[in-house]
Amino acid sequence: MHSGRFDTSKIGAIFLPIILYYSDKFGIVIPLIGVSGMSDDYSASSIQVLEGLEAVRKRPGMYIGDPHDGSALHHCIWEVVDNSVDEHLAGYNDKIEVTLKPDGTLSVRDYGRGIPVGLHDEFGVSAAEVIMTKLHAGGKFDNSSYKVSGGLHGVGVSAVNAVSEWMDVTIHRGGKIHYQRYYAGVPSSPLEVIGDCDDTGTTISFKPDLTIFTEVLDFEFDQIDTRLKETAFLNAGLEIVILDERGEEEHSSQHLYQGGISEFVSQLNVTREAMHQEVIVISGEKELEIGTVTVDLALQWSSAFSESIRCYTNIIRNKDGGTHMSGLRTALTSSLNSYAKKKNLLKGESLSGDDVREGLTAIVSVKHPDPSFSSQTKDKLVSSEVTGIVQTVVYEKLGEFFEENPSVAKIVIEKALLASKARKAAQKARELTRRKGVLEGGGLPGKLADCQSRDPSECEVYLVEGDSAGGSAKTGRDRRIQAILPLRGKILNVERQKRNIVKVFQNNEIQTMIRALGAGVGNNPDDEGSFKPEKLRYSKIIIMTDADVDGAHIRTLMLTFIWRFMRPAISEGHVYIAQPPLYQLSKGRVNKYAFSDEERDVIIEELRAGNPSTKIGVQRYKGLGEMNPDQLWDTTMNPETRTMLKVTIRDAEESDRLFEILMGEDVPDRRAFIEKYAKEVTNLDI
Ligand code: 0RA
Repeated sequence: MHSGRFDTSKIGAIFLPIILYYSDKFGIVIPLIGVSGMSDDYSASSIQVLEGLEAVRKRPGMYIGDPHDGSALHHCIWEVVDNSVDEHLAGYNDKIEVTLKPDGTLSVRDYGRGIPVGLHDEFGVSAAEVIMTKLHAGGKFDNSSYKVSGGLHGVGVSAVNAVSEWMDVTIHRGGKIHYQRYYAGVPSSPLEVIGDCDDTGTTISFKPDLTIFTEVLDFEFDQIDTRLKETAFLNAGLEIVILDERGEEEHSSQHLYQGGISEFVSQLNVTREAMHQEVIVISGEKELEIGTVTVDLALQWSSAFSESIRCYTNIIRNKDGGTHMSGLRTALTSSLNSYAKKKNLLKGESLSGDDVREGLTAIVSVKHPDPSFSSQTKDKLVSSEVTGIVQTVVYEKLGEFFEENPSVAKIVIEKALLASKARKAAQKARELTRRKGVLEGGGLPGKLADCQSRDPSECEVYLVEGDSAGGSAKTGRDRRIQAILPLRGKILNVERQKRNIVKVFQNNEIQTMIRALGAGVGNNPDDEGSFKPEKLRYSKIIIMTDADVDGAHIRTLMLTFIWRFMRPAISEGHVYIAQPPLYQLSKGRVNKYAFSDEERDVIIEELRAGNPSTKIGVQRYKGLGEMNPDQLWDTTMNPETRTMLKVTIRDAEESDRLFEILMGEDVPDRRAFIEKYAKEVTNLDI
């Protein structure tokens, strides 16, 4: 995606002055040493600084992420904001204002202590200049509290400075306003006093350097808003305001959550039915030699079936969890089992991890002086000591909570027991389905028109809505590699049958699907018959429904089933959606197809070739059944020419929520939710 805002002719103009500036700068910086009589180290260290910044400019990917995909641009914001969040964590800042300006610049203002302005002994320039220009200089001044929030790569504001065409820092501190400007990370003059003030705080403004962000996307309000909302949730009492001054009309958003992560959990559960009113809040800490590890959790069970646990280390989301997640899981299972056993609620059974986590919404936030992650992107925490710390804190505190709130404990355990029962029933039903499949000869359903090839890598199966469309598809297909499975009418909405999974497996259409795909069903790895994508008889599962509302509904029903019971088929990219055309356009013997209204208009213009009186036949397809086999092949099924959409899942947890809300039992806020997430719904529904 290119943003049309930048043209390359401007890039040269911006780039040149910076280069010149650089070489100039060496000439200016070095004589300065003599003037102010600073240490001999100065020239060496400032050259080091320049070399550091130059390294960032040469290989920005190593510091701020890939500058070509738009994520790096936003990492710059997180990096700058994180410094202000640190001031909050240190106890000095309760407000951050982020402003998106019409000229493509961004500014972050906080009301903290202000970056120190005094002379830095070692470098002989203001401490502010050191922080703004030296990599990793962030926490050096304040050993009493370690730097907690870290930015994606924890490189500090200097890395952002290096990749900015210019950056301004304005510091309110000690009754004075201090100001300094940098170009490409290089100061244009020393920090200077430009006025008086009676407050404290720091404002950092910057303009991303277009020679580095070559495929810059604009700053995205929604992305910034979502991320900073999360930051506000994780920092109770910190107000974050985002102001977008770029459009015709300004718009802004404000986040302040006194309840912190507990409010976060309530908010995540807004669309769900909570099983107990109060969010359970747990915190604890442990002293290590390197500093204190603190653990904060908020938990609430809802009547939903999926679990949603979000993990953070130093305010950074770890989307793949890690040692804090496993500590929580272990403690939950043992804590619920031991409480239930003590109260005689188990009757000899035991609760599995899946059972106790069903319907759980939780946040785990760990603060750690020196965390380790599995990768640069910090998706997974690997610091091994955290498992035990979280486990101990949760086991103890949750036990206490249950003792003090026996009614909540009872609800949670009953829910887990129900989950356990449903799981066992489902397993039996699956076995039955499988056995039945075998008894009915070869296991393949009669309705399936299979393909000739037995090599799954080249085989595809079309799940087709309705018998008549199925008929055209059977005739029109390439029978060597294409199989057709017609499914009659609406398949069962599995999202509404969670408590009655047996019914799901008794459903004819679902049994037919399971047997045709031949790869098992269910996501429980301990169950021998669970879904195994490597056993799929086809490498492509193509959902082909009418291009209307009903078709979209049936498609979502199929997807919901696959998502719930054959998830790896989606995550490993086996599921596709066929794109039948909406219109046939004809002029004489020439036939063309249009897949959207816009395309229809373009083709009509083309066929008219400048003569508005040319007669064009326009046929709107209401359903697949209206196409004859040849048309269906030409437009939708021919692998050489068709377009299909691949179903991808960007965020499993978000998809869970979407299916839950769109397809689940009546939810009070469903409408509001659909409106809010309409964009994502379209993506998911593709
Ligand atoms: C170093 C030391 C102190 C504060 C900061 C840095 C600081 C950095 C940034 C960056 C953006 N906003 C900021 N606010 C503060 C502590 C200063 C003291 O002890 O007074």
